[in-house]
Amino acid sequence: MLRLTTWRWVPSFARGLVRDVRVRWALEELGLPYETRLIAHGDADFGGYFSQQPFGQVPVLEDGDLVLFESGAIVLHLAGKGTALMPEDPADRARVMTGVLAALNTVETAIVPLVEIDLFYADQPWAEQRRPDAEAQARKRLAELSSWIGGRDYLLGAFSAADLMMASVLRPLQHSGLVEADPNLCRYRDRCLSRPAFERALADHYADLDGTGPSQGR
Ligand SMILES: N[C@@H](CCC(=O)N[C@@H](CS)C(=O)NCC(=O)O)C(=O)O
Repeated sequence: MLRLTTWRWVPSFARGLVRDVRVRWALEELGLPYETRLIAHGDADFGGYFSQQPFGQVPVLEDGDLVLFESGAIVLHLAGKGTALMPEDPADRARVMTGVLAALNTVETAIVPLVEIDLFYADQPWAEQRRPDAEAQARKRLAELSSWIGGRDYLLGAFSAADLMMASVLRPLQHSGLVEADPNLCRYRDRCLSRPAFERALADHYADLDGTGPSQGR
């Protein structure tokens, strides 16, 4: 059985953006049923959670006795269970892994500073001064990503874990309009996010946060 751990509650700015969504999306693409375990920082046994996630963050995925953290590692682990997110050819698999790491290590890292300024620190005295650099950094990476995508539908031929992760890391930028400013990138993101598996993942994320879940049995 697969069990996904995520937060029971998050502040409004984080709703829809918690990294459990990308894991749920992979589970949905693969048609894998899973349970959710909802936790809170205040839980009495929260200390024990650090033996599963050394940084006290979510998500965690339990696959039988295997306990995984880091959303990228979890998505790659799940992708390896079928061919919906990971091709069979070894060279193509390596390309998909490269795309997943590019999303996390190169694109998300260039986006997070701007997102943090806008969502967490907008009222700090330094935010106004720091924001132009953060926005320039994000814009540069987005332009490079858009060039990489070119006129293709997906990064590496068919939809894969690389697109799932790339579209996921673009989502927190929605407030900024930076993706919308580039029609090619915007079409790519929307093409990925219009997949029914993503819509189910997001609905189940909200259902768990709102207490109308959990999404057991799917
Ligand atoms: N690199 C980690 C980041 C995990 C992460 O930042 N999780 C956030 C929610 S999206 C969290 O739990 N934050 C609470 C905290 O850091 O205490 C991953 O991709 O899984």
